Amino acid sequence: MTDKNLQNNSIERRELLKNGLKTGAAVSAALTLPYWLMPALAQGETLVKFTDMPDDYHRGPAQPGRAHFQDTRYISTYSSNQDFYVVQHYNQPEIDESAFRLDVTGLVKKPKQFTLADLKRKKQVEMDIGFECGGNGIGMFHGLVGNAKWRGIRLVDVLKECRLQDKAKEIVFFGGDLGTETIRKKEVEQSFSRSLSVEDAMNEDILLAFEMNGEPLPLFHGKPLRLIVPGWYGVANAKWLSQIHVQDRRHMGRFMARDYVTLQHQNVGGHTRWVESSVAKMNLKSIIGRVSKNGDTCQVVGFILNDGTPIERVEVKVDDGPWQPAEFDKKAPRYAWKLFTYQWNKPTPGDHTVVSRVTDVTGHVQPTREELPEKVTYWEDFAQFPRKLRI
Ligand SMILES: Nc1nc2c(c(=O)[nH]1)N[C@H]1C(S)=C(S)[C@@H](COP(=O)(O)O)O[C@H]1N2
Ligand SMILES: [Mo]
Repeated sequence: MTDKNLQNNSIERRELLKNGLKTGAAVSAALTLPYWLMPALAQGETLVKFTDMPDDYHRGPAQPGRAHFQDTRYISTYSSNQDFYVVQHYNQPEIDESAFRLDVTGLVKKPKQFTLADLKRKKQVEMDIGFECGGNGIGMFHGLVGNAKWRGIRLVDVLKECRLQDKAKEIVFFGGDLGTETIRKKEVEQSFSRSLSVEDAMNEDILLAFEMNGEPLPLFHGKPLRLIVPGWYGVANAKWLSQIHVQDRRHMGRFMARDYVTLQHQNVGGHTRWVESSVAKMNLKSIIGRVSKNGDTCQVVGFILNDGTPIERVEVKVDDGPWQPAEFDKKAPRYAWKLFTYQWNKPTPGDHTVVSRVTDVTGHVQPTREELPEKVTYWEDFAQFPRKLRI
C-alpha cells in the first residue's frame, strides 16, 4: 500500500464518519478500517533535521538481491511492499508457483506434500504484524523493520492435518534458498533453516503467509510462501518455505545455534554467568522515527514493537525535561507495531535531544543503553534511542 493510498484511506474514513455511516457498505467498511491511518507526512508538515543523520540521507526502494532498510522518518501505519526491510543470507530464489510444493516430513503420522492451491483451500486469515531483524540498530536508524497486513493460513491447521507423533519435539522450517558455507573447514551447501519447539509452534497466530498488503508475496519477502511468527524477531520468519520437518531433538543450524545468538551477562539462579541464547521473541522497544514541524508545533512520531504483551504507556523526554506522556495507538492489533505521537509545543530554536521509552502492562520499562544487560553481541538492541535534532 502506498502513502497515497493511506492518505486516501484516511480521507475516506473522515468522509465516512462525517456522513454518519449511512449505508451498510459504509458501516462494514468502517468496522474493518484499522486503527490510526497515519500518513507519512500530513499536509503542511516538514521534517525537522536530525543532526545524527547525514545531510543527504536517502533510502530508495528495495532492489533485487540486496538487503534493504527503510527510512524510519517516513513510517506510516503500513510499510509498503517496496519499503518493508529485506534481509536474506543466501540468494532470493524465484520459485514458480505451479512447481511449488511444501513437504511436511519427519515425525508426523501423515507426511504430506502440498501445492499452493491445497494450502489456499484451508481457512484463510489476515493479520497485521510488524517485526524487525534481530540485528536492527542505531547504525541504520532502526530501519530493519516493517509493519504489514499478511494473509495466509494457520500453521496449526497444517500440523493438525499431518498429525504430529507423540515423540515430536521440534519443528524445523527450511527455505528454498541456497548458499555455500564453510563449516569446520568443510564446504557444504545450506538452505536457510530455523526451528520452533512444538509448544511454540502450536500458537494459532502463526501464519503460513502468501499475501502481503493485499498483493501476492513479493519475491524479496519469500514468494510464494513464508512463515510469520508474530512477536518474534524477523529471523523466525522463514521465507521461500519449502519443507517443514518434525523431529525429536533440537535443531542446530546456523540461524539457531551459531548466528543470531546473543551473548550476555545474566543472573542464573544466583550465579552470574555469560549466557548464549538464540534470538527469539522481540524485546519491548520504542524508537522515534521522525520529528516534523507545522507552524510552531512539532510532532514526534515513532513505533513500538514487542512480543504482543499489551502496552501501558509510552513517554517522550525533550533535553533534560521530565518524561511526558505520548499518545499511542491503542486500537492497533496485538502484533502490529504501535505508532505513537507526541506534540511538542513551541520548541525553542537550536539543538535538542528527544528520546522515548515504553512500558508494558507487566511493568517492564524500556532501558537506557547503560541499563541494558552487559552484552557482547549487537543482536537485540532495544535500548532507548536518543535523537539529536536542530529546530
Ligand atoms: N529463507 C530465508 N528466510 C529468511 C531469511 C533468509 O536468509 N532466508 N532471513 C531471515 C531474517 S534474518 C530476517 S530479519 C527476515 C527478514 O524478512 P523480510 O526480508 O521479509 O523483511 O527473514 C528471515 N527469513
Ligand atoms: Mo534478521
